[in-house]
Amino acid sequence: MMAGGNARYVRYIAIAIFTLALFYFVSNSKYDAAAIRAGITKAGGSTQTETQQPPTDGSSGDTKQPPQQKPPQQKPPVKNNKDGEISTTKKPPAGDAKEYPLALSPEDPKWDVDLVGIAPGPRMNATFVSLARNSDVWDIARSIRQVEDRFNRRYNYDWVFLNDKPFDATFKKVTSSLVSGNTYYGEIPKEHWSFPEWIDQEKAKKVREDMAERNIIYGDSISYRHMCRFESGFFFRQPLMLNYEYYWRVEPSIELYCDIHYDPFRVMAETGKKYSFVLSLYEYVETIKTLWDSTKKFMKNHPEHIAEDNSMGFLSDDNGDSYNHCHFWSNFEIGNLDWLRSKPYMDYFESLDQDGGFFYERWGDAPVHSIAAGLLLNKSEIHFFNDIAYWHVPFTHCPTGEKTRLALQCHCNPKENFDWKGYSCTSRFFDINGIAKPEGYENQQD
Ligand SMILES: Nc1nc2c(ncn2[C@@H]2O[C@H](COP(=O)(O)OP(=O)(O)OP(=O)(O)O)[C@@H](O)[C@H]2O)c(=O)[nH]1
Ligand SMILES: *[C@@H]1O[C@H](CO)[C@@H](O)[C@H](O)[C@H]1NC(C)=O
Ligand SMILES: *[C@@H]1O[C@H](CO)[C@@H](O)[C@H](O)[C@H]1NC(C)=O
Ligand SMILES: [Mg+2]
Repeated sequence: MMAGGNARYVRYIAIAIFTLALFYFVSNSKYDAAAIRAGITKAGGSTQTETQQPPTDGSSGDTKQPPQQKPPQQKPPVKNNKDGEISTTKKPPAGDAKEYPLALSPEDPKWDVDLVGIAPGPRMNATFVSLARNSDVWDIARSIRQVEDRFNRRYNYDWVFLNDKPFDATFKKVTSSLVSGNTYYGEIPKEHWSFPEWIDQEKAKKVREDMAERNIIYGDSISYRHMCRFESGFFFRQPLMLNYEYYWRVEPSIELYCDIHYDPFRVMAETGKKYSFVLSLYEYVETIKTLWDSTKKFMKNHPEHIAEDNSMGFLSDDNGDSYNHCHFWSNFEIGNLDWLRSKPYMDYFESLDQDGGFFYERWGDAPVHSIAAGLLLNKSEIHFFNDIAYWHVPFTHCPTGEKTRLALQCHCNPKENFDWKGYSCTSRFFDINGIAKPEGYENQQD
């Protein structure tokens, strides 16, 4: 009887101590959590709403000024990889191109820095750009996470989002929390996302019905056609895009499989590149039946725009008589916006737009950009980024060469690399440019 009572008494004390300890622990850790959360709040909560807005009141209108920079940041100290010093700013430490040379391969000096902290060196006048619907939010979130983890968390470039409808609060909240640079949201004006007045609606409708019957992918879609026309002729002219010289296009649900050690924008700027790609292939003929005829008409009307050292050999097997349907896949692009805004490109786009093939067929922005790059640029202005490993359903670019894949900590399966397969045009790109194909390409031909 006595023993039993004692045991119960001891048990009560043990429970009391445990409860007290638990209470103490929980209240203390709550305190810590609050402190940590305050520390990582992006740019201080007060500036967040500001940075979510475009530089002017709306997305359209005349914005000639560059986007405002975020005010000085209260960020947790970041370890800067230069010599382990602690830096508290988000902007890169001062350092010019000479001090921090581009390290493009493991043999180059300063390649072997740890990929932590903010990358030293200059920044280009550049932004990421994504066209998206509100319903794309989780798919674009996946893409952003990949781009940030493999590259932008060390470079903090801006990101512009464009939509034919207003972006909703969730879209802005989720995307701005993921992007390490400033985010801007633009609404596309109606004139850039509708039928031009010269389009015969009846004729366009018949085409859609016919393509639907023949099961041509997106053949019956009006919005897909607006999208292709917008990406062909308008995204680079949106007020928010006028603030930049270079862009990197990112679509929903893409993957990046390797670390990006160097700044691709800098490669573009310092080597005079205007357009770049990672995947190329043959276009679906049914969607572009008369695109080459329209192109030939343009070439005849504007011989002054055709570059002397162009890439006709990439586009045509008979010196321009017919199109071989090769194009760079435009869901990935890093390019020069000033080139797209130039007279040669604009004359080409306007000539195509007049012919109506965005609606009377289903011309894609990929062949349009590619033909423009192939004819209006010199060969040396188009770049293939072997180092940027990429997937957009259903094709993969996984760098050829084990040495590269290991150095870049890639997680793609080299067997899935599309570059040297029969349906890719990348081999042709190498051939016309007289570039040696990377070691091991023969083993990936099928
Ligand atoms: N705002 C907006 N964006 C669109 C619309 N249609 C397509 N997009 C965007 O335009 C880009 C291309 O569209 P996708 O649907 O990916 O077309 P695709 O790459 O040819 O085909 P998928 O294989 O489906 O990816 C993506 O960034 C889309 O988010 C639209 O109606 N409105
Ligand atoms: C960036 O490029 C745009 C377009 O060329 C230009 O208007 C702007 O002045 C440039 N900004 C800077 C900071 O160089
Ligand atoms: C192409 O190169 C030639 C010289 O080889 C030059 O005269 C011309 O301006 C260049 N064109 C473009 C579009 O860069
Ligand atoms: Mg897509």
